[in-house]
Amino acid sequence: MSGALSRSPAEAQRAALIADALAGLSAARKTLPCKWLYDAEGCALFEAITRLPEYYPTRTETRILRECGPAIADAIGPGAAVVEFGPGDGAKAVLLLRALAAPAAYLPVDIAPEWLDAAAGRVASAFPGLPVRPVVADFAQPFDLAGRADGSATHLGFFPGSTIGNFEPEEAVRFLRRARTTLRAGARLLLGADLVKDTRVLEAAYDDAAGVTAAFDLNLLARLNREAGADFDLGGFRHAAIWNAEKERIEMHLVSRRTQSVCLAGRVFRFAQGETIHTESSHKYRPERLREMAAAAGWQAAAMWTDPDGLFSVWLLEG
Ligand code: AVJ
Repeated sequence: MSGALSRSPAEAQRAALIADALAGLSAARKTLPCKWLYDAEGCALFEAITRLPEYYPTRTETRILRECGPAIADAIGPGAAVVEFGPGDGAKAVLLLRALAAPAAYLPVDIAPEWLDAAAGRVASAFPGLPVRPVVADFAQPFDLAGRADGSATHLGFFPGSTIGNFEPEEAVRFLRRARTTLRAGARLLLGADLVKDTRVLEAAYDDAAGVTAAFDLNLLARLNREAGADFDLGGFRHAAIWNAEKERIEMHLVSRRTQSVCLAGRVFRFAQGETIHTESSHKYRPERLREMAAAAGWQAAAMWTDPDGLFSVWLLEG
């Protein structure tokens, strides 16, 4: 056998990384898809970001889930099967499942089986007896819960962390529409969404004083050196976090400190001084905008919870 079918998952992943890098670095405005930020090193750095004083989203959302847990559970009612998109370490699922009355099952969905194991293990040990059924799928693409679904339970989608903000608006609407189909009739979705706020607060959250976010961003170039044989000089780039007021999003960029050339997969890419690689967009929402996007995807906002400072929001959408 030859070709794509005989490739190991690691080889296929490496080929996809190289293809994305060649396409992104050839564009008039250089870009790299943010999903490649999360190799083992990137996941560890993101974990450190969530504990930074400037990075408010994780701790604020956790606080909302904790403090509004009873109200959220009331709105949802008993017997829901929780389907989490991109469960990370499963910590937020534990908070939600603890609040809910008699959850029927936990179905974490992720493309990376290692991460699924972490979340499934954590939830299974916190809730002995709760059926835990991991689903290996790329939730950014259409997928089916297939045999994992529980015939009688209603599905509650759970998409915390404002990960929805990494999608372009039209991709976010497409994701929301597909989630309705995947979760089936009577579906609901508990969605975490970061809110528009003071530019200085936003820029500090994505460019912290300790330089952890800069290391997270620059790790993408280190990864291309490790896995794609590129020869990026990490000292030749610096991290920048920029508020795009028109698109209401924080953009992470790697800025070339000087004129330079980089080799990757036999191709040479030239950088002017100050030219950037756009590595991530993190959209922030106004409540009316989020309601509009949900409606465009066929959802209705049933409830919204926020923290006392109005930094972050958790939404219950009904299909
Ligand atoms: C996990 C994707 C939601 O956009 O806030 C944190 C990732 N990037 N700091 C975000 C991230 C830079 C984070 N998400």
